[in-house]
Amino acid sequence: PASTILGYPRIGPRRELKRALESFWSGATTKADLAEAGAALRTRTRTHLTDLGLDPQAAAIPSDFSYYDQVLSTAVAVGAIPERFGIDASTPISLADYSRLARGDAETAPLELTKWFDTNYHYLVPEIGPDTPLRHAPGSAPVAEFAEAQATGVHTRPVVVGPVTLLALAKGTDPLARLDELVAVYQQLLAELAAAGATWVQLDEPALVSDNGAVPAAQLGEAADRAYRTLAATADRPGILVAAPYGDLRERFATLAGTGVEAIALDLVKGEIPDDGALAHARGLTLVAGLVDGHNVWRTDLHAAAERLQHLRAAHDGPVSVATSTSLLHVPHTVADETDLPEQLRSWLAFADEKVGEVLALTAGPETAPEAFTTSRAVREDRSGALGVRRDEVRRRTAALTAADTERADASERATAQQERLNLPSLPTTTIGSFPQTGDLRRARAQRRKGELTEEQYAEVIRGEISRVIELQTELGLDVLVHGEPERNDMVQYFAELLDGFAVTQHGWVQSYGSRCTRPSILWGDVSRPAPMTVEWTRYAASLTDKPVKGMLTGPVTILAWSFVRDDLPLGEVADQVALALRDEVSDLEHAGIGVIQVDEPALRELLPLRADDHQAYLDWSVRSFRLATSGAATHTQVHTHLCYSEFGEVIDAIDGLGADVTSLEAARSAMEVVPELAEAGFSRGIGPGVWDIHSPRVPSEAEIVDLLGRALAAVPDRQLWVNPDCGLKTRGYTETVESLRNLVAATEQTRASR
Ligand code: THG
Ligand code: ZN
Repeated sequence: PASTILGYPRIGPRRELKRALESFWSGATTKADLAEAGAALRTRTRTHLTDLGLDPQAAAIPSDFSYYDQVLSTAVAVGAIPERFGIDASTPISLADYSRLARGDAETAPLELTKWFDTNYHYLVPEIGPDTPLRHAPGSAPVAEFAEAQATGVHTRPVVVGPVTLLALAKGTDPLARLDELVAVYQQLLAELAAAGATWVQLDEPALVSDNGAVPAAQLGEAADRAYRTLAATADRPGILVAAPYGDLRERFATLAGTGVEAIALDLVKGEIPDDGALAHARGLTLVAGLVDGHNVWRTDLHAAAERLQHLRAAHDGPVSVATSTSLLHVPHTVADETDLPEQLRSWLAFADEKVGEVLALTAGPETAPEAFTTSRAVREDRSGALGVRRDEVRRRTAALTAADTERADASERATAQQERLNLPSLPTTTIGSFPQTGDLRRARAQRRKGELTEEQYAEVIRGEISRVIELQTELGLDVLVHGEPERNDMVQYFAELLDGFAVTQHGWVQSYGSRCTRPSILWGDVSRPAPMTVEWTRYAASLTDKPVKGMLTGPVTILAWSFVRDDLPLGEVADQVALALRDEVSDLEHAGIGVIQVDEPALRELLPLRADDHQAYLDWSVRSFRLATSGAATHTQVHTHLCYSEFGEVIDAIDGLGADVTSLEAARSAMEVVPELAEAGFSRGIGPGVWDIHSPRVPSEAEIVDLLGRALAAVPDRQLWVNPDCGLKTRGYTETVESLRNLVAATEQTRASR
């Protein structure tokens, strides 16, 4: 087709899929109800995309639905189901079994969840060991969904994760050892799709734009070559479109082009148009030009995009069509729902539906769609000159920064001054920041939003919760207390609502994993802090206890990673603006008498560029922005940071570079592996490897925590070790929280006594 998109949000404009899934999981509804909700969403999407102008007959509309995750759905379609689940792979999987793979049950641990490329989406990690069965599962979701669409008169393009990416993301053994077997299964899947009438299939291969995966970069090209030569040689199959979102294929473009596949989708937002030499390998192929950003929310500069399209059309000997750069999974449904956003800002934005319009306008061109092009230009001009986009006082401040602004006193001098002030026992205990978010708290926030609670009544609820949490921690005997963050909906959105330069949406939900969504804020202008953001609550908590209370902030990198960020200023400069706002908050917390301040950076690893040669520049600005946020702290102020959700290996040096006095990390699931890694890298400041995996409701026993502490102490001296859970407790209930923290304190006392 001339115009297409690589994928569309599946959660539904009012999170219909979330509700259907969660009520099925709770037992309130049946699998038939869930199946019906899924079918209704798919029908709605096909009709809606047809109404928006995609061709319902030309494989322009993707069939890319998944009840939980597209990687899981593909793994199931090729029968890659770990034995421990006891699932019979010869019949189509039930929704209950599918859910069990994602969520586990009392006996069986679920598949691991991890970040999808450089996005805030999480996929389920396939487990493909030497003995995992790989077999074609007839009637799997891609086939059934295609047939369902055909029956309603819409000829879609099924989307599955490609074999190289599936293996590159899997854990088990040598990821490529099973490639040939897996490709044979894909051949059967393609044959089944062809028999059902599919004319095209889209195989997503984002692993081909990355050097960070499990497959050594040098082997990826060869693997793609082998896999796609075989797939292309399959007798009965649809046309193959290989999609390479999130980056630049570089030399792997020519490799893929030589395999015999019919089409390649290029991410031209992140990547470049292949040069003439590379294009020579692609004669006759269809190139799908991903010119509309699927990963951010700004309206496309249609003139610039049309120019690149023209360039590609002139240089390439073959058809060129237009698409989004990635699936639209990463953006909300439609700007039309955002009636509370300022009209001017709204006019600058394009969510999924508006992006479909942009793809169509690019295909039509400026002669046929003059209005779209005129608007595009007008919007860009309006945006560049708008009030708040560029503020001199903010620019002056970042321009005046020097190296001294990212330096603190020597670490050992700091440690001495902090210990003198805080007088902590050895192996100090603390938590990461949040305490369970109860239904009462969520209700209070909703009532405040609707005006049913006054500011003072709301503050009373929050103060009540803070004092309960302080009392609980005192009773448990923790050493460094927190206020529990009852006032925060989300650790990024809370700050975005209080900083200038950000806007928040009403319905802008984006799937994070399964039924869970976040509502990314929109960072549109120069950032500054009109007033202190956390001081009042932290001061109140501190007034209730003699123990130190830790102030809690979200770091600049994480604030950027979990927001939609302006595209008209380098990320590093935006990060500096956010960092300076946080630096002022740190200073205000200090003036309020707070002696311990944590600046969380759970997303540090997430923004790591997909290509190794881009790593250093990223690490330079990200580490620098954290240091800028924290280096104003006095020598006797203890700066903490917290990292989670990732493999730390590639960012170990950066963690050291942050220079925090204490760093807590996710570690319980990996049995403290990160501690020796950090020690070997020469990390000499405080480390708090999580000893309780808070992602599960399971309560760790005292003995188990003693064992974990013993492992950690084998790698670092006592004076370096802190004791804390893996992550914040906001998704946990109070029962398991109290029991687990009791065991954590008891295990610490036992360990102290034995030293
Ligand atoms: N905030 C933001 N992004 C994140 C996290 C976060 N990305 C990584 C990680 N944490 C993702 N984890 C979650 C965990 C829980 C939820 C979402 C992402 C969640 N969301 C609620 C839901 O879908 O019901 C909605 C939250 C709300 O009501 O505000 O539970 O912490 N930005
Ligand atoms: Zn965490």
